[in-house]
Amino acid sequence: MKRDFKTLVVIGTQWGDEGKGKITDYFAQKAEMVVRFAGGDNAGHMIEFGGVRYKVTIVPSGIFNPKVKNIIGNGTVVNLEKLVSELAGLNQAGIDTSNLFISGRAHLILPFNLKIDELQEEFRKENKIGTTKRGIGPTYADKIARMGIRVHDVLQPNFKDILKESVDAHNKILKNLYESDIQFTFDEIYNNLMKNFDVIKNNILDTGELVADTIEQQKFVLFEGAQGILLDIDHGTYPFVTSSNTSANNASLGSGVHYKHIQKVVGVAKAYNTRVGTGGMPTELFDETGNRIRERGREYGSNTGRPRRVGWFDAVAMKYAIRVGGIDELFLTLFDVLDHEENLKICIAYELDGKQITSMPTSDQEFRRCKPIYVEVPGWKEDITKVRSYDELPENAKNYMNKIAEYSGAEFLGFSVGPDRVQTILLK
Ligand code: 2SA
Ligand code: MG
Repeated sequence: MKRDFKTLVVIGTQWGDEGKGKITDYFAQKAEMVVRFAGGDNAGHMIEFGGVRYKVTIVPSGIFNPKVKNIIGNGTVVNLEKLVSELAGLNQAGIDTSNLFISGRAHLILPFNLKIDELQEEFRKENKIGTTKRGIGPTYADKIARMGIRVHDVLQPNFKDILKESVDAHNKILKNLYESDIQFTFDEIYNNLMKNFDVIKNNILDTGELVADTIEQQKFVLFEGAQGILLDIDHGTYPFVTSSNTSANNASLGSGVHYKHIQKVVGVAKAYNTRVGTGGMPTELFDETGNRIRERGREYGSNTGRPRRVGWFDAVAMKYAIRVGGIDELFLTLFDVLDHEENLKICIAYELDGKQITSMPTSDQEFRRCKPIYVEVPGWKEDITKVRSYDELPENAKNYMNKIAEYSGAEFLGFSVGPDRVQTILLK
């Protein structure tokens, strides 16, 4: 690949779980730095090499490369308990985590945020979002309401007062708004927080400065997205979305560098669609084909173990994701999962209330009423997991990939035919 760029954003183009971790890890091998700019431990990034499978949720996927600096940026929300236990797990597996830096501006997920996440879901009768219950939404809500606690607050002399005020406020919210009997005690939250904070306190920095300096030095910086564009708080299928901006536009805001520094955006696209949680998904399959793809693709939430909804590739939604996500090129993943299919369908338009449309409606209510209009292409019915170049792909697999590119309106940079590093293949 001609690498005429020094900054690259890797983001998901669907509803998450596109295999971003693997693609980030692939580019991370040449990177100076990997930056997480949004989300928290709701992400589940799987990386496999040397026959071992690793998972990270809040730690950037660059951690598996000892030379790479890994940044948890200001746009993220961090559960310190989860972070510390994830680091311990990585250390136990022999992975060095000393190259991890956490933004003082990142927001802390606290125990009451987890509880409120759970209660909010309970309160929604018909329209449960199906969150990961990691406290993501309530923590971002606190951030916007200017009642959040940031990592660097813990270092301030008046931190106890700040935390006390926050515990009191959340106890009131729990009691009066959610009519809950649960009340948190300051001492418990404080002691636990300090125990975990102690482990990472030397890794806290103004990470924005570090990222900016690295860019200035013309070194390769990789921005790692979490979830997918269709889960973006502004551009996704609201309200069935996560609470952060998942698109490449947020790579600059969420890491503290100017957007003019973002040079290239790669969108990771699964060869079919999956979704966890509620919300429209016109191509969803409820039949044996759906079950087969779910099993072959191991389509279960990597954090929560929830079975993912499975559907055919939606090129209408992809076209939209490419536009709002600022995507230059696509990376096709989990290609081999479709090896057994006789025929494959690609959604190229929807029928909404009797009319044919070729763009995604802005309302999720309308999106749910969309019926898919498909083109059908023949499957390849052979094992492609050992393919190592585009030329080695069966003709029907090439055709499927080219049709997706044609209907989505973007070119492919590469594809992957399995979880191992050697199964990720560049086209150019
Ligand atoms: P949240 O917890 O507030 O961010 O949930 C809001 C919606 O966003 C979806 N969401 C996800 N969808 C797919 N994968 C995600 N990450 C984990 C994984 C999920 C898991 O990689 O497997 O283990 O279940 C993820 N994170 C958030 C969520 O389903 C809601 O629809
Ligand atoms: Mg995932």
